[in-house]
Amino acid sequence: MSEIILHHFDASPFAEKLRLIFGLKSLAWKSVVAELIMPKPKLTALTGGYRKTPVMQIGADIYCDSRLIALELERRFPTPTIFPGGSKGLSLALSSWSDRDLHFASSGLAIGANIHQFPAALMRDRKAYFGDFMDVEKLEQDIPHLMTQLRAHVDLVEQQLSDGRPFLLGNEPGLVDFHAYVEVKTALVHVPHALSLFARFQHLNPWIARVQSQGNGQRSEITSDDAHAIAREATPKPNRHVDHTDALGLGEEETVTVTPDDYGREPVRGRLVTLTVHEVAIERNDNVTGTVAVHFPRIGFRIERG
Ligand SMILES: N[C@@H](CCC(=O)N[C@@H](CS)C(=O)NCC(=O)O)C(=O)O
Repeated sequence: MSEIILHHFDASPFAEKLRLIFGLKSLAWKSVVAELIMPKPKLTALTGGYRKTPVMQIGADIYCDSRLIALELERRFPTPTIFPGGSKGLSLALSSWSDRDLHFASSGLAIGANIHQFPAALMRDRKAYFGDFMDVEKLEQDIPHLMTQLRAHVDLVEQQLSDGRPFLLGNEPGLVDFHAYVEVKTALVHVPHALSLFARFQHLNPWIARVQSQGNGQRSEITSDDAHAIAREATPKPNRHVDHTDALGLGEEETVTVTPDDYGREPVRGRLVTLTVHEVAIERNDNVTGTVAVHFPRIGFRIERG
């Protein structure tokens, strides 16, 4: 099997979830540090326009969004599982809690608390990125409210741990721990008030240490040009399926665009090759990377004809 390549950057909480999965599953992987602001010619040569990080590449298959990447890693490397105790549905459902409620409290605070250190170009980029989804300029004045949100969310984590269990679902670590941990860590690293906000939580710190001890697997660096060459030399995986009972009524090879439904709404256009309840994949030809299949989750993405 081709090697796993993660296009990411260290500070990304979404990427940290995946690095922890590499740790839990003891996987070796290649790291490409992705561009931080648009335009992102290196990343979009693979994705066809999708701009968010992380993106996982295996050969000529490009997986967008941490929700789908976690699922694909579990499919390819089932043991040890990220869904202990049969918690797959619950763990995936909690992606929305982590990626929206908890992320906006924690990362909103991180941006609000550090807004004066943001380089102008990054500020412009992030304003365009979030659009009307989040008003980046209002975050600083919203710090007290965001602190109440963060405390309430992290209190849920503390409550879950309060019977002395080592991990959120019991004795085994899993995706649910990673969902919560990455946002707690973002707050601890970037929000000056986080330490005192969390001081009252007895079970949080030992749990943080247990999650961190999963590690990040075996990481080695390659360049984006190396990754492009790997894509060019590979062909997308053959198992494809278009669900004809899907409400959108799409057929094989139909041209569609796939777009995130929240922010960073850059459309990706290609020929439909896979459509299931939880995944859509489109194939596209690119001058730099050759023919690639770009995979997205269904939850949080809109598919349109043409
Ligand atoms: N739903 C996406 C969200 C990813 C996301 O928002 N990533 C941030 C970095 S932490 C991002 O891409 N920010 C804009 C950018 O880096 O251009 C996922 O789960 O992967």
